[in-house]
Amino acid sequence: MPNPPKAPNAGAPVTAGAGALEKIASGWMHTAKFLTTAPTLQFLPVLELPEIAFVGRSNVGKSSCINTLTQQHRLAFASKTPGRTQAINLFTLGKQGVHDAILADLPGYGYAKVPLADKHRWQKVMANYLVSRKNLLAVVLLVDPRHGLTELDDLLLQMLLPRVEEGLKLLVVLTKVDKLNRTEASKALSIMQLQVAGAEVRLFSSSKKTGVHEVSQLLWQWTHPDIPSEATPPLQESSDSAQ
Ligand SMILES: Nc1nc2c(ncn2[C@@H]2O[C@H](COP(=O)(O)OP(=O)(O)OP(=O)(O)O)[C@@H](O)[C@H]2O)c(=O)[nH]1
Ligand SMILES: [Mg+2]
Repeated sequence: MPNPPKAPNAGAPVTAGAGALEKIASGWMHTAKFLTTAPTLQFLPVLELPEIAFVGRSNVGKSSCINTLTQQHRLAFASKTPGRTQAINLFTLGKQGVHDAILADLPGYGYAKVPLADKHRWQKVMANYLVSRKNLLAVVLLVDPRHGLTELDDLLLQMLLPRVEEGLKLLVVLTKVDKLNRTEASKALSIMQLQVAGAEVRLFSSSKKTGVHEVSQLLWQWTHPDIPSEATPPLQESSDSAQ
């Protein structure tokens, strides 16, 4: 399998420090626009641009995370009703004419009330996507730290392992950390770092906007690897941003 694609340099000015990087990453996220929706992998357009997929159990906050990162309330369809996202939804990033990455919002898994046939169908769609999508650069796995990794999260991680070994990037986002106090959040972060050694882990809250800059910057850096490293200062300690 070929290495994940690199983003073309969209020409962002990247010669400044931390504040400028934060602005670049946040401005880049804000350019997100809906591209298309598809019920299965075969209906997705074949794209060269690096793609970042948001996955995780139903209702964990994937669509909200995309909306928060892109600073757009209704880009991805978030809802209290689990199973709201029922297709693979793609969004472009980058200015018109210089798109340089794709965000993919995937349907969640594991919701008990979904009929078994639908459950299996979605697990198959997701497995197909994660194993076969050629332009997949990174996977953002959202996990609710109150529940930790579920059995299906573990299965997904196992499925991803061969691709991670070939260069696929993995970020575990511990979401809804507004529900935890600072000590609980910091403990959840340490545990997850041990459980997914080698992957990145960040704390996040859509309601409190925790971790938005950290996640945006990491995704920007991953999709713009050719930008000199002195322009990309170390990310802040995620645990500092816990509420
Ligand atoms: N407190 C809190 N609630 C959140 C957060 N993120 C999402 N939610 C809530 O969680 C529910 C589910 O959010 P979604 O973003 O639709 O979740 P999803 O993972 O996309 O769900 P599916 O599409 O069904 O897989 C909604 O009621 C959100 O308002 C968060 O950071 N904190
Ligand atoms: Mg959703």
